[in-house]
Amino acid sequence: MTTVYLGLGTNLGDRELNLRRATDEIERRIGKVTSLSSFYETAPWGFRSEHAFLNAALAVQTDLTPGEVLVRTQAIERELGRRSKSVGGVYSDRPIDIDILLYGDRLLTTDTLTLPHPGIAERLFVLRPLAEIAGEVTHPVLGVTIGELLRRAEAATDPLR
Ligand code: PH2
Ligand code: MG
Ligand code: MG
Repeated sequence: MTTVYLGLGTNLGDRELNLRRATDEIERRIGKVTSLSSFYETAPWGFRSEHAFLNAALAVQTDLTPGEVLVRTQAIERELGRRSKSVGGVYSDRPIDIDILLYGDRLLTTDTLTLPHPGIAERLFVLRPLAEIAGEVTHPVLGVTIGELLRRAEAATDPLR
């Protein structure tokens, strides 16, 4: 059994309902959801949009492989109405995005999946919810806790802190 941390993001439709439905489907098809962060209202990062996000993170206990988790999260994304994926790093509005942030301590690089998720350390919209439920968890590549990564990212954003 592995503890997997997933990041959830939505900026279209009933965002709170999207997060709740995604969480329910994760529980039904991936494993027991043992923690769920608060929902954070965040500005679109890396692209222009008039639609603000709700972001969250959760922990799920699973016996599935990383590839199986990816297939199932992508099926849930499609069923909750996701049409377009980012192409060449150009992001777009979406009813739901489910990213695998950490899969235990596993490091993995394939064409479709990189673990840990390469964007964790510079994205406050990931770090804030993740630190709420996994502040003491050590990032398996960077060797510091998620809480420490959040402090560093906040300090980089606001030099007066
Ligand atoms: N996801 C992205 C790109 N930009 N911005 C916010 N605020 N929240 C996200 O979840 C998000 C984003 C790529 O998946
Ligand atoms: Mg994403
Ligand atoms: Mg994604």
